[in-house]
Amino acid sequence: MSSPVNYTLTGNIGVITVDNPPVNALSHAVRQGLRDAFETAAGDASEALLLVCEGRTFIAGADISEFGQPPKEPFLPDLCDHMEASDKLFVAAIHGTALGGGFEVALSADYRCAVPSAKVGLPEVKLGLLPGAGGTQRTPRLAGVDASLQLITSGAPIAAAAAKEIGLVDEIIDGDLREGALAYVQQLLADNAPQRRTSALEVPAHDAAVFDQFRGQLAKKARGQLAPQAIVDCVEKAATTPYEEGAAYERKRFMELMAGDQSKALRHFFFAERAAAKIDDLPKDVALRPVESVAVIGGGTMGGGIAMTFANAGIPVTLVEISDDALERGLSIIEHNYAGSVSRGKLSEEKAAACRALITGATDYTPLADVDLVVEAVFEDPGLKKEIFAKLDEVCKDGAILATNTSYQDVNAIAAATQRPQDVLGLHFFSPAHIMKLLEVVRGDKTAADVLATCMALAKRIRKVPVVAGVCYGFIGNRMLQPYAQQTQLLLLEGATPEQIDTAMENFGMAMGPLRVFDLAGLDVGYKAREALSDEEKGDPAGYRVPDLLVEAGRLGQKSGSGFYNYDDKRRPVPDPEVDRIIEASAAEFGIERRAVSDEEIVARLTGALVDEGQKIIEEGIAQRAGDIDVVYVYGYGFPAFRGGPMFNATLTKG
Ligand code: T1G
Ligand code: NAD
Repeated sequence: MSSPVNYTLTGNIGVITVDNPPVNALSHAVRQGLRDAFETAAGDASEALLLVCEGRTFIAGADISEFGQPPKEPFLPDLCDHMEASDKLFVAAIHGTALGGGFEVALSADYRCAVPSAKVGLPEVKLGLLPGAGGTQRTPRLAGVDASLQLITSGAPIAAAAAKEIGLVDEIIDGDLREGALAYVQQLLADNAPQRRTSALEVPAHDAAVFDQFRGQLAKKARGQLAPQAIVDCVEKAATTPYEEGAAYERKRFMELMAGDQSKALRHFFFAERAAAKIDDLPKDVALRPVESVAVIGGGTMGGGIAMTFANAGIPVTLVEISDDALERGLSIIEHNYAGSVSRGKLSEEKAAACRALITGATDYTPLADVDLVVEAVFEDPGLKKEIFAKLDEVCKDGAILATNTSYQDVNAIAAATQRPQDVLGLHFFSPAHIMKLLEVVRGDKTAADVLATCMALAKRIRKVPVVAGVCYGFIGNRMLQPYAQQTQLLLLEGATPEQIDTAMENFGMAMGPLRVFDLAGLDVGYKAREALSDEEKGDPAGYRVPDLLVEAGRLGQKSGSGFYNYDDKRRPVPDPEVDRIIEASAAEFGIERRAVSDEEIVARLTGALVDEGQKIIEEGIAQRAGDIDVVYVYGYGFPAFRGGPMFNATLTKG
């Protein structure tokens, strides 16, 4: 088996090339290859060494798939120290994304050059880890404490130009990287540029208070997460102790996190997210249909965000509404959202204008004759949706994909309203559609393979994370929400308060507790949905009595100023004794004795409800795998990624 690392002497420069597709991860073979290359170079006539990678990117990190297996030498920290100790000038040439252990390898070089499109970063925190090969010790020695804390605790990569500004990259190479880098090394030699061992550099002056500032911010922003706090401790060590001591401390903290549940959960989630994009029974080479124009029917809460999602990806969109007023309303919501993104600095004025210009309005179907994809997002009324699909069947060209954004309805029944059910599927976006990453791709019984494959690929293009779901009431996410909501209501009747339940789930890591979520979505949405169900389908009335009574009392949630909570002028939830009175009366109606309920019981019963329904969903083949359900709940319902999602979390708690 040939090594993924090649060493050639090019004139007086030893060129080390890594070629380990898809992302040049630092597998054992790559580490061994690098070690061997440096051994070879130590004995040859090379005056300097250049590290460059083949393929789409520089080394994108340690090989995550090797984690959890017995570690093999050479270990990355030792390898980085060994490369740094070389007595030959060592330069790293970066393209694509130099991430994690890959960037740590580059930090052990004397100099770093990069193409303008390159990015560098230390995303270990997203895996519940920290840079374990000197990253927390070398980065502050080049970029200072503040920039390093920001870079490592956020895990977000930065562009080459920004990296140069803070001293992490020394030279930007325009044109061919290998040629430009060889010239750069020759220049360094010609200038007698000194070797610059990063570990030997002093950490620049800084305000020692910055460490506690970051600890405070992260305690809020990354509530309950261990890695961000450990990173601050390591960078503080870098600023207060010699390199060797700091590096040993970093290693100790790294190994603790690696053995912990949070990192196991986040590593599971890393691969679950990538696996979710694959459909087991779909041939890999299905030809995709073109999607260069889109129409969205209905410009309400969802339609507007869906239109923006396509426009933001550079795809022209026609937004169809029922009347000029409704269209005006829909377009003004879009304007408002773009203005908000510009004012928050998320989007430039020019980009916002360019995206806005890709959205045109209509109040009839004439412009739809040639579109490649239609997404219907009108009221959640099955009859109306079937009417619209029958009309689309008449108007749209052959080969157009017809999608519905329904939250619950039978996609097969909607498809049957057309003569082309093979071109119909569900594309279930989540509110707000231009922000939420999740896209449930609902596969109808007759949905064609190329329609499915096209929408999976399209999801990546519009920056969504796709998960395939079969047809059932509520698909994956909303179906599991039913028993979750049911248990929430039973816990209220048994003695827990809305505030206690929400606090327990938010301390567990949920982005928002269930009662606050119901108030945000609107209690009337669930009320209307229940009106369309039979008593049998609605299940135990104890599971919806209180929300029904709240709606009938005009308490629709945030939109009416009160629901399970009252909302003050800053939209903050305030407990209301009137709600407790309604809950106590309902408990009495159902003969439920009220008692003290612990936070542990709340978390166990609510996560348990998700897992039990999730299990049924897998058994029925509605979801391909448990990891898909985890992706749905993390990206669609605010389940904490550092617990891996509800299904993975259950494997941790079962022990
Ligand atoms: N290890 C193993 N496999 C990896 C990998 C990695 N580091 N990165 C990507 N892959 C696989 C991925 O599973 C997929 O496989 C394929 O490559 C393409 O990935 C000591 C401990 C680089 C920005 O966290 O962020 O270094 O599904 O679909 O959208 O301090 O992958 O095709 O079979 O994501 O173009 C730190 C992780 C590791 C970077 C490319 N590094 N990777 O994105 O492609 S920890 C990371 C990414 C570490 C040291 C510590 C992205 C990418 P498959 P993809 P992409
Ligand atoms: P909404 O009431 O905010 O908007 C619906 C829009 O459809 C209205 O603007 C209405 O004028 C328009 N409309 C109605 N009939 C029409 C017709 N014949 N032609 C063109 N436009 C028409 O509703 P919403 O919350 O945006 O929900 C839309 C769909 O998306 C529903 O199926 C809903 O279940 C689903 N959904 C909603 C959410 C959410 O959180 N609100 C999330 C995911 C999916």
